Amino acid sequence: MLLFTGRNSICTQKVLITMFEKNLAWETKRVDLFKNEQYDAEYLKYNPKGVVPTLVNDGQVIVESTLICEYLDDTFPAPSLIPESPYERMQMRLWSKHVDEGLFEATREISFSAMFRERLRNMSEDERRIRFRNIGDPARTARFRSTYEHGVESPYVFYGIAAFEKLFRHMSDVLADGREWLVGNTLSLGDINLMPFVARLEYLNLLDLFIADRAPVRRWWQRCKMLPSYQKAIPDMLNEEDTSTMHVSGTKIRGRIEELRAEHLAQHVKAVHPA
Ligand SMILES: N[C@@H](CCC(=O)N[C@@H](CS)C(=O)NCC(=O)O)C(=O)O
Repeated sequence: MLLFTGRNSICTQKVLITMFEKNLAWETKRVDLFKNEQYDAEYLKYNPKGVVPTLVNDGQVIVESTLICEYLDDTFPAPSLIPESPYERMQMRLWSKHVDEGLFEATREISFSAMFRERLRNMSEDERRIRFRNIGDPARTARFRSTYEHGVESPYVFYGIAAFEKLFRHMSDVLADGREWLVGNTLSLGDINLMPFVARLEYLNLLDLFIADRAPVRRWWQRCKMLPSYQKAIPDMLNEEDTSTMHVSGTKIRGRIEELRAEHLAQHVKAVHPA
């Protein structure tokens, strides 16, 4: 098996946790996203959106990290990471949908406004133009441009804060009955799909803003961090520069993120969930 990966890429991290859980063997090919290698014609044949990860197994190409994780579970069933009952499978997929319907964008825009923005500034005008061109997806270009130009003041960062808030509120409600994992009380792709997103917020020194008063989520998160697969897929793959860049740049926007979160809670959440 061959896995195309990105350095410190949240979508790749989901797949790596799954692969380590299943004790698989694979080869890695690193795609340098800041050299625009994701837009090389050769790579686009594998992944027409120009994103990582991509898995190649027995000549078959599998894209989209959520689908790659499910494919891995179907192909290598032990230990199973997909619950048996149809209802629990549906619940597991609802958690995955959080990621694909807001959380991924949330994490990307918050990460961009905190740190990748600086790296884009160091690119040449031409490299940035190629990056923004983005394979003909105007919505994706608009998001990139917005966080590049406005940083934490981009509306996409505000939407991101709302997406995290929604996730943690939902998690806290579900975990309040004392269960260890989100679905069926066993580790599933529902938990694994969320781990890199929660980890990124923590590395950016922003996680406690959302979960300080959500004890069930904090307990779940401690449990996740104790998994050897988590350790191998995320902390072990990062070097000191990665972790310190995330911490320093996230800390710079922390005050503003806190204010924006308070604004979101005041404007939106209280209307929908009155105390
Ligand atoms: N929905 C896709 C998203 C993949 C994605 O956007 N990956 C990011 C890295 S985490 C990427 O390759 N970004 C490069 C770019 O947007 O230019 C998945 O889950 O696989």
